[in-house]
Amino acid sequence: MKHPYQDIPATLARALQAARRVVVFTGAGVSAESGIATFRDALTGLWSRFDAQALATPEAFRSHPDIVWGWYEWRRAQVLRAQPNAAHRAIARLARHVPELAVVTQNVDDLHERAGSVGVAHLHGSLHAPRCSACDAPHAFADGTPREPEEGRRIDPPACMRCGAPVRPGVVWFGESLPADAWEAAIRAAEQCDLLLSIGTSARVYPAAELPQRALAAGATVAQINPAATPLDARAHHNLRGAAAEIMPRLLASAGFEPPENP
Ligand code: BJW
Ligand code: ZN
Repeated sequence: MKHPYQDIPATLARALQAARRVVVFTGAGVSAESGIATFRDALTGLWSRFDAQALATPEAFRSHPDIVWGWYEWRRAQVLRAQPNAAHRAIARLARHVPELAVVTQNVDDLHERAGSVGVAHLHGSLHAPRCSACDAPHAFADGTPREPEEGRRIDPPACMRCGAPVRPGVVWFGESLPADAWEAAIRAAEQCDLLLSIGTSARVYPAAELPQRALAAGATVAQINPAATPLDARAHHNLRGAAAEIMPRLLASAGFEPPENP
């Protein structure tokens, strides 16, 4: 009978067992099996259907706030309907088995938290934390759930309660700086870890894509989990080809952290 973790390299299983500090660095692919679209996958990625410059830049919000706000409300509605998958759950369970686990995500959803991860560093912000475009005051969604917007619907952003300016999505657009606290924590964790797992990211968007490189430069083992090749393949110690929700439970089992699923 095929062991469910026989394709996990023994050297990686041992590295995970021995690691004291682990960084899990995730991208859109970790939420793909929850039904959330990635950005750069050729047929299904958001950027294959939508123009990033017209939606994910400060200039786009200034020119057409209703188009941009409507698009993010459409995406927020999808996230609220989605559930964490086996990869999010395995990452949350991993925290029980390693002395220090840092979860650093580029994702703007809250599926890591809903799976049970705590202290997640959100490098690109959150769909659930809008703020004023002028004074930065946080904005609370009235009822927590968006109107069910259909794709392409224009919705005027709410006005800031403090200064009246339009409220903007709490995400990091192209050309904007990353939140300093999350970025500094992520750099520290990457430079001090024994093992970094880069899961479901195309590793193309900077500065986030520096993190595996910083971990490598500091002597850590780096393993990638992704069905497709990325620019990191040439430098990572391990490239596990496949879906995160399938590989992550097997990776935990391979380190003896949990009984394998469906033996
Ligand atoms: C699976 C799977 C499964 C599928 N299991 N895996 C040259 C030109 C222009 C700009 C630049 C440039 N060089 C550098 C820049 C800067 C720019 C950048 O990096 N651009 C590159 C794209 C070239 N970066 C920035 O602008 C950043 N800020 C910055 O640099 O500030 C400094 C500065 C300040 C002032 C002036 C100038 C500079 C900010 C970047 C913000 C990124 N924002 C977005 C949108 C967030 C909001 C939103 O959600 O709408 O963040 S873009 C998008 O990409 C999103 C993601 O977090 C980010 C990363 O994408 P990710 O997660 O890797 O997704 P994909 O789709 O790319 O990959 C998914 C992967 O999953 C694939 O590999 C699949 O194979 C895999 N997969 N199913 C496991 N089941
Ligand atoms: Zn304001």
